[in-house]
This record gives sequence, C-alpha cells and structure tokens, in this order.
Amino acid sequence: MKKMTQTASHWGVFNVETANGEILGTTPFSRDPRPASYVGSLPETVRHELRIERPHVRESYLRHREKAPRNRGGEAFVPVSWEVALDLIEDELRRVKDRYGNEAIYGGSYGWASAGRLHHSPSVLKRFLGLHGGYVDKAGNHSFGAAAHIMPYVIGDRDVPSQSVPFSEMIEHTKLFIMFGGTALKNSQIDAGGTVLHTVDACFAAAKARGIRFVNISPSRDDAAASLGAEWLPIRPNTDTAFMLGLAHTIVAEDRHDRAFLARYCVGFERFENYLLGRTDGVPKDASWAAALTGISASTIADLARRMAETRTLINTSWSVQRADHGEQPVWMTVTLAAILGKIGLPGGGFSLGLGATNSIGMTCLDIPRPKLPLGPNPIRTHVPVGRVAEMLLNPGTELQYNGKALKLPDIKLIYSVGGNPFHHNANLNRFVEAWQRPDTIIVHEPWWTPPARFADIVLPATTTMERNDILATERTSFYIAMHKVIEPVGQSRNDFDVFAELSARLGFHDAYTCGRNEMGWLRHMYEEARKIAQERGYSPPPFDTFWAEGSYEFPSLQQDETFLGAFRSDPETNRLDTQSGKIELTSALIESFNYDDCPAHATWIEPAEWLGSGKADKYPIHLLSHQPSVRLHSQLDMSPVSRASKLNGREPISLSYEDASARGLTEGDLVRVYNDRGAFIAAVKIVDSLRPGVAQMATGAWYDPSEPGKVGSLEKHGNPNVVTDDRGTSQLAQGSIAQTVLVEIEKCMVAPPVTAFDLPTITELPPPPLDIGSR
Ligand SMILES: Nc1nc2c(c(=O)[nH]1)N[C@H]1C(S)=C(S)[C@@H](COP(=O)(O)OP(=O)(O)OC[C@H]3O[C@@H](n4cnc5c(=O)[nH]c(N)nc54)[C@H](O)[C@@H]3O)O[C@H]1N2
Ligand SMILES: Nc1nc2c(c(=O)[nH]1)N[C@H]1C(S)=C(S)[C@@H](COP(=O)(O)OP(=O)(O)OC[C@H]3O[C@@H](n4cnc5c(=O)[nH]c(N)nc54)[C@H](O)[C@@H]3O)O[C@H]1N2
Ligand SMILES: [Mo]
Repeated sequence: MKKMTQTASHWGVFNVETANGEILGTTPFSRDPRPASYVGSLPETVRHELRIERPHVRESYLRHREKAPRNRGGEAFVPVSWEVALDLIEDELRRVKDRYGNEAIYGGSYGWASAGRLHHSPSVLKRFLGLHGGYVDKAGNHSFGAAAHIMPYVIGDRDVPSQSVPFSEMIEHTKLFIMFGGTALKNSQIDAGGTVLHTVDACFAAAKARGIRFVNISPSRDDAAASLGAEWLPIRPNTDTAFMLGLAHTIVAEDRHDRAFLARYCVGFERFENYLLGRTDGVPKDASWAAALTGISASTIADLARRMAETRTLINTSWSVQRADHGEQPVWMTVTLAAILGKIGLPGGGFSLGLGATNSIGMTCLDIPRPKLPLGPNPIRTHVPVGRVAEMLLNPGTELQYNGKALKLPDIKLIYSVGGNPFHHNANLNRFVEAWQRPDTIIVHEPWWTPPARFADIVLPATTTMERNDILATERTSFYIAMHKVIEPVGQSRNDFDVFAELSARLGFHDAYTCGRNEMGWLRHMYEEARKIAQERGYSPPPFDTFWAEGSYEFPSLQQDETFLGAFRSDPETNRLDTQSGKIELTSALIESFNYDDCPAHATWIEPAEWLGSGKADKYPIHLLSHQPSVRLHSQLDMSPVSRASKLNGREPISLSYEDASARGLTEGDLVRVYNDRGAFIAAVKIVDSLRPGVAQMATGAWYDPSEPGKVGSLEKHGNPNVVTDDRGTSQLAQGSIAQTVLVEIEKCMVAPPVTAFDLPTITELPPPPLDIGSR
C-alpha cells in the first residue's frame, strides 16, 4: 500500500511516498514556488549505511571511563546496549555534578539540528541539563555574532534578522540597492526552523522589474544572481569598512550629507566626522585612501557615493561581511553611512543586514505565536562566546574580555553535545581537536556517523525528523505545518526527547522534565497553548485534531509591513531607541568606556589580522572565503547524493581565478593542498571567471576527514576550510567568529590519501569488559 506523508526540514516542506515502510520518493509542498535543490536529501539518507544502528562507546572509554587515554577520534567503537550506555551517562552526570559542580558541564551545544518545535535537540538538552542543576551555556552565534553585540549600542536591542527593510518596501521604493557581500540566492533555500514558501527570488525579480539598480560589492560576482544585471565591484576581502568610509568621505566633503537627520536622530557625528576627515589622525578617509585598501578605483567609489546621495538608496550588508576580524566595524559603518545619507526610517531607504541570508529576512514578522517547549531555568550563569570553546577548554580559569566584562573561563569536565557539528562550526580545527581531548567525557547523539559522533566517547543513535511527529512554525511564516512521522525509527535509534526523559527518570526529575506528557501529548499541549494566544490576537486556528488531520493551517495576514525604524523617524521623542541616548549612536560613550583598542568609540577601519594588504600575504598570498553551500545545510547531508555529486574528484571544490590557477600550474580538477601555519587540507580546483584574483572560495560543510584522526596537525583529506581558519574573536566586544579572515597558499597535491569521511568508523564487536557501574 502506497502512502504519502508530509514532513518538513529547514529547507522546505515535502511529502514522502512510502510502501510498507520503504521510501519511494519525495514531492515538494505543492504551494512552494521554488523548492530547494536538495529537498529530497533527507528521505534519501534516512536509511543510509552511515546511520548509527545502536549505542556505541569508544573502546578505551568503555574500559577506563573518564581516565581513558585522550584519544578521541583515533579509536574503535564498541556497540553496547541502551542499558549500558545510559548507565554510563547517568553515572558520569552524577559524578561530575557531585565532584565539580554544574559549572563543569558544558551544554551550550550549538547547531542547527532539525526543524520542528518539539524535537529541537539543543532545546531538549537544555531543558534536561537545567533540571540536572544547570550547565555552562554558549553566548551569541556563528551567523551574526558581531552584529548581535554591536547593534544594541548603535540602534538598540533588536533581533538581527529583524534589522532589515521589508522586501515589499524595497520593491516599491528603493531605487539603488547596494549589496556588500551580495545576496546569493542559494542562501535563501533555508530558514532556521523550516521554510514553507521560497519567495526571495520572486522578490528580487519584482525589484528588478521595477527598475531598481543593483551594485554587488563582493570578491565574487556570483554573489548576485545574474538576472539582476548588477554592477560588480570586486572588492578585496575584509575591506568593506574602508570602502564605506571612502563613500562617506565623498558625501561629507561634497556637503551632500543630511545634517538635519544627523542632528535630530543621531549622537556622535562630530566625533566620527573628525576621524573621517582626518582631523584626529591626519589621514582623510577619502576615496583615494579607500581605493588603495579596497582595490576599487577612487573614481568608482566617489561616483557611487554621488549616485547614492541622489536617490533612494538601500545599503545591505551581508552577515558574511561581519564574520571577519573586527566584524563589528562594517556593521557600525553601514549604519553610519546610512545615517549620513539620512534615509533611515523612510520606506526602502537606509540599511539592512542580511537581506537574502535566509528565506525569511525582509518578510513580515507576524504576531502569530509559536508553539513552544519551555527550556526551563538554568541556575548556572556562565555563558561563553560560541566561537571561543577551544579557548575555554584549553585555558580554564583565565579571563576573557567580553562585552565590557571579564569572563572567567570555566573548567569543563563533561560536554553533552546534540544537534550541532563542532567540526563544522568551529574554526582552527587543529587547535580545536587538541581542546576537544581535554574534558573527561564527551557525549553525543547523532543520526549518522558524522565527525562529532566519531569524536565522542559515548554515541547514542538519534532519530531523524522522518521518524517522529512535530510541528513547524517559524516567526516569518504564516503557516503551522504538521510534521507527520514517515517511518519507524531506524535501528535502535531514539528521539532525543525520549533519551532525556529516560535519563531524567534515572536522575529523579522525570515528572519535571516530561510534565507527564509524551510526544503527542506535548504537541497537542504546545499547539493549544499557542492557539489560545492566537485567539486573543484575533486569529482562529482550528483545534489540534483538525490541524493534525489537515496537515497545515495558514493564518490570514492581518498585518501591514512596518517601515524599519519608521516609528523612530516619525517621532524620536516618543519612540526612543533603547540605546544609551535614545538615538542612533555613531559614537558610543559606553563602548568607549570599555577601552578596547579592537573596538573603539566609533566605526573605524582597523587592519584585519590577515588580509591581502598585509605583510603576511607575502607568505600566504591567497585570501580564502568559505561560504554557505548551495547543495546542503552546513555539514548536514554531506553524504547525500546531491552533495556527493557536487564534489570534484571526490573532494570539495575550491574556486580560483584563472590567474591564480595558472601561476601555480593548476588545471580544473587538480587536487591541491591548501595550507597556512594552522593546518592543511586537500580540495579540488575549479577555475572560474567570477572571482577577484588573489581570492579563493569554497563552500563549508565537507565532513572533517583527518588522515590521522585525533592527531593535531594531521592533513585533512576532504576539503574542510576550518582546518585553516582562525578561532580568535572579532574583538573583545563581541568575541564573534572570524571565518572569513584567512590567508593561505595553494599548491598541487602530488599524493592524496583517499577520502574516508563516508566510511564507517572501526567498530569492534569484541565483548566489552565487565562494567563496574555505580560503584563511585
Ligand atoms: N569556515 C566557515 N565555517 C563556518 C561558517 C562559515 O561561513 N565559514 N559559518 C558558520 C555558521 S554561520 C554556522 S550557523 C555554523 C553551522 O554549524 P552547525 O549548525 O553545527 O552545522 P550543521 O551541519 O547544521 O550541524 C547539525 C548537526 O546536527 C545533526 N542533527 C540533525 N538533526 C538532529 C537531531 O534531530 N538530533 C540530533 N541529536 N542530531 C541531529 C546533524 O547530523 C549535524 O551533524 O557553521 C559555522 N561555520
Ligand atoms: N543553502 C544554504 N543556505 C544557507 C546556509 C546553508 O548552509 N546552505 N546557511 C545559512 C546560515 S546558518 C547563515 S548564517 C547564512 C549566511 O549568510 P551569509 O553570511 O550572507 O552567506 P555566505 O554564503 O557565508 O557569504 C556570502 C558571500 O559573502 C562574500 N564575502 C565573504 N567575505 C566578504 C568580505 O569580506 N567582503 C565582502 N564584500 N564580501 C564577502 C562571499 O563571496 C560569500 O559568497 O546563510 C544561510 N543560508
Ligand atoms: Mo549561520
């Protein structure tokens, strides 16, 4: 009997056809105008040979537990029963809590996990660890860490994804759209929590049809869709702040700036102006100054500045631009430049952050409540910046400056990690591998033998979305989507939620964790709670059973798009921003009071640690950019047929200009060694005409595949760029990730060991030694 079942992912809603539990095919949601290229990847991999069939324990950990040799990644795994695995985990959670306290448990598990409001694994982990007495959490994120920390000082506390002009107003009112870092359409395939209708390309098409002019300021021409006919200014990586300063200088020097706007809505322009015009340091930041840093001619910069001053201009800065050393500065400078132009708060004018970065940026944030699982309290207040995990593990007890305070780094003994891939999101993987050997115990739940599973002590097999029931509901979609279970759990895999229910029973807080509800009990409860709030707001979603049977509910749109910062513009006294002054801060007294040389009082050009204009480029003359993949979500589904088909000679492709390739004697498909002082990886050359010479570009997400797993400095064979990236923070303010600041050299690879990322790890079926559980 054939059956169609609807479920969903971060990259779309789809129906899966099955017969007797076997998956036959995938059909995207009928109303989705542009399904993701990899919409069928999950169904295709749900029964993959890399699925983890049952719990496993690293061989020496099973014998010696926390005293085992620190050889994570370098050993065989022993399959064990659920009973044994849970005994080990229970025992270790008790031991670490009793001996070291909850500040020794790291539960700040970062990662996109899967779509769905109940089975979001990092959330269920946090709910569980909070009830166990607490855990050290992460702070910030990899996506827009610098922006999230600087913007509260500049325009006030507001979610970064909401710092955008709505598409509807951009289409109607914008005349000139300036894109720092482009707006590559591949990125709008996804949305955190799930995408229902992919509409970004239609928005850009409508904007184009209205005659909007596009300028793509990016090292890569491909960051703007060809259909936009964008002017391409191939900027040197990490010099956007200098480019914006050059624009600002031209506008101010030619007296085209909006003095009235600056006086009424901003504080600190004079101080910034002194810097801009060179009164403080003798260096005017004019177009010629900017040209020397950015590689774009002074006349082009000055000409663009004049065009921007003459028409309704929207400046969009992509998140990638701030994922770089001193990433706070291009964000602050974006606002400063927009303030100088004076169109902030007018429809289609001012600035946006990350339009195009996901499917939902620029869409109306509806007041539809989302069903939610309460996380519960966490008594431990220590939050460590997400990109500084290696620093935390390597230097416990030391102090890290962070956002105006000194943070004492905790001494972590136990890491519980679910729903993320630390060997994807962390930079400087050699240093990270060293750090990852420090804790006594690392526990991971994973559906597949991914790098985090291979580098754990205890691995529990997790179900995928396809094996459980859930609800999709995100902030900028008008849908609730029922995610129905498609097949029974594969092997012995269990839902993360159920694993923590079992552990909480063993630890004595089962009722507090489950509140007496199972999966369907929670879904019904979460839905009905949200429905009550929705009703108060004038919506009328049906009762749970009707929704569940019908599979989706679309809310009518009762809301108008709001002009970004429009209320502030129309009445800045009543609608003060929640900055210190209530206005836009072009100079911040608060930031100045922190005395950070890497984040001064106003937007400033500060040389990145590595860039093409520095002396380091003599040794490492290529700037490597690692962007989001078009064929997968980060490292998720790298083993799927769509992602595997994107590889070149089995490795992740790295794009080079013809000039850079021929200078190194490289031709298309050649395997190369990409290296710097932090490490080396192998990739396959793709020659393109869309890159600024001196810049190489590749997608993130190739599964980390070291030639000697667990060994620091080992050659990575598959093409994971984080082997060479740096894990320092953007500045002492945000401590954000700086993945886009990295210089490398590239050479032909003569002997390349085979890729083994998609082979099973060594699994030894030897009977384990007798376990001595609970004796401590
Ligand atoms: N070089 C470089 N590095 C980067 C970036 C960059 O631009 N350049 N970008 C950064 C950014 S912006 C981000 S957001 C991060 C993303 O980094 P991550 O979010 O960590 O990456 P994912 O590959 O999405 O990892 C999700 C993991 O969860 C697992 N998983 C999925 N569903 C479930 C589930 O239900 N239960 C359990 N237990 N596990 C599940 C998947 O198998 C996968 O291993 O990467 C960062 N890394
Ligand atoms: N298909 C797909 N879509 C995704 C994701 C995915 O994994 N797959 N991940 C999602 C996530 S978690 C996030 S955070 C967003 C990220 O969204 P973004 O950060 O906007 O995306 P990236 O692809 O990392 O970078 C976009 C472009 O920025 C350019 N760039 C890099 N450095 C510089 C610079 O210094 N100056 C300038 N001007 N340009 C630069 C590069 O050429 C790059 O192609 O994407 C989301 N969308
Ligand atoms: Mo991200």
